[in-house]
Amino acid sequence: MANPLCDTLFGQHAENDAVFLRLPKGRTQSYRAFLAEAARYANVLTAQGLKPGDRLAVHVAKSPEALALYVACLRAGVVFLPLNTAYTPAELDYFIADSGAALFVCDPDDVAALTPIAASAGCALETLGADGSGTLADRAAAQETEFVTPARGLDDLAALLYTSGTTGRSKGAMLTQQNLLSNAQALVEAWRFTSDDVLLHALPVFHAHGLFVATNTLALAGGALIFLPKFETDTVIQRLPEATAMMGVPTFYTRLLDTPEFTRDLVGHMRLFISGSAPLLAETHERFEARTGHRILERYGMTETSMNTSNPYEGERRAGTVGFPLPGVEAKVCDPETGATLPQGEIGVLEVRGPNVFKGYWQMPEKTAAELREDGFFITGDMARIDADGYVHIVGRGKDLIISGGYNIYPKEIEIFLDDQPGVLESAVIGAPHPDFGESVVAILVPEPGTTPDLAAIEAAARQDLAGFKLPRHFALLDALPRNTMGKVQKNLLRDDFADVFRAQAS
Ligand code: MLC
Ligand code: AMP
Repeated sequence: MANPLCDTLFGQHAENDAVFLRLPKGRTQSYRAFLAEAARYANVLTAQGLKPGDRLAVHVAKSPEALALYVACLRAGVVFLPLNTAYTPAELDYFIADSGAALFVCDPDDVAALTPIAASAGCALETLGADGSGTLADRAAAQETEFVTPARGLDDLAALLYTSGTTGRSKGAMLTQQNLLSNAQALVEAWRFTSDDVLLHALPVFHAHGLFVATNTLALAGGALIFLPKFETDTVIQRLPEATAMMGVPTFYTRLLDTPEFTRDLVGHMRLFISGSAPLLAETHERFEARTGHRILERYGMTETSMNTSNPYEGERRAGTVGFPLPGVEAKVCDPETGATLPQGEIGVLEVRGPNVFKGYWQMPEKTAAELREDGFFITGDMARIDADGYVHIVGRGKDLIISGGYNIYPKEIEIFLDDQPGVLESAVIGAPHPDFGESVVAILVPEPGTTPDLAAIEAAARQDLAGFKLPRHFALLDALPRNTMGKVQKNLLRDDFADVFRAQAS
């Protein structure tokens, strides 16, 4: 096979006239038409001088063309590097420079702000808008729909996805063809996807969930996607009658439950609801079942590994657990200090191994060595327990991480920013329970002696530099941070003290 990942997921559909994308306003796109478009984009990439292994960074709205560009990269062997549309120019600067991207594709509206970044990284800049217009689209329109796929192997890189790091510096997870292919195959099997399926797709396509778990899996099965630009409760309710399955982060499900129109009748025909990227509260699971009669299937994964575990399709979907390791994936619970495997039932750090586990962090051999063992086990940083029936329970995080509406936020990155602000001596950033986002960001500031930091100015500066989802939604001033005898900030105490700030706001 010339290109195992692309040939298996998409090549099989080159002459398939079945609908792949169901778009807004009744428009549809067949597999055949979508792949012709992807071939045009693949020709553009080659014409622009991109070679297999080069990185293409994209910071564009979700659109059929953006998805075609992803598939074009797979075909051309170009490494796809999608970036959260919420990132600010200051944040994008790091990714473009660190990845050494050969081409950066952005929204036409962002050209002025991003030209200096592309220029300083020595990278070409093209545009692609939400409506499918832009310089790259114009070039694609002039290309052929035939593309000669260069040979690529299972060990070659398919994508580079950045995940934030505990030190505040993002790490690029190198994902191979094998990682993505093995996971799509495991998920089609585990979740019984077929060409009869229509998946409601309201997730962004710059993260593993919307891009790989949803898109690759459905493409392998030959099913269709109701491809919505973003999650909007009304539109989702309107389109659910066409769907057989839906994937989402817990916020999607709590928002649906808050809507009276989301009824048992509306979803009586559905086959499957899947949740992941953040913990689904057992209470949400139970409310969902009471309202709809469906038990949400919760699974667990990471950018570095795609999906690791899943509750069973048949058999008990146990609330508050993430189910069993997927076929081909091994999971064990280890002592965080020694790495020794702990007896069944004990709590420790979860380690996983399998064809889904990434190749390492881009140009960070030390970080790779610290998290990916020589025997292939990846240290997830999630605290877990495996019960007597084999269900994995994620009970907490060993890593200092906040997950807000399915987006990861590393406190260190925000603390570095806050510590730099006038009047701030030091800061601590924590997550507190939030009714909509699951968790949200709280910033605790210690003022420099004799000063009062200007919170409005700090918020404005934060909005300038940090993506909106990372912005603290609550600020507090303390005279000093609680520290243990080693001088380490006791975030657990702060989490207890601020546990109710968003609950109080909601009521
Ligand atoms: C948007 N905002 C958020 C936010 N999303 N704030 C906190 N947390 C979030 N997740 C803020 C914006 O900055 C803006 O703030 C305001 O909310 C409105 O923006 P919006 O775009 O209209 O928001 P909304 O539509 O409400 O988005 C919420 C959401 C979205 C839950 C629909 O965040 C989402 O689609 N999340 C999915 C994330 C995801 O795909 N994760 C997968 C990671 S992969 P302001 O102040 O400007 O008004 C992974 C591996 C795995 O984790 O296991 O899957
Ligand atoms: P990301 O780096 O965006 O890939 O996020 C991965 C992290 O999300 C994991 O390490 C977990 O902490 C968390 N996560 C994903 N799915 C679940 C889940 N079902 N339950 C609890 N945490 C989850």
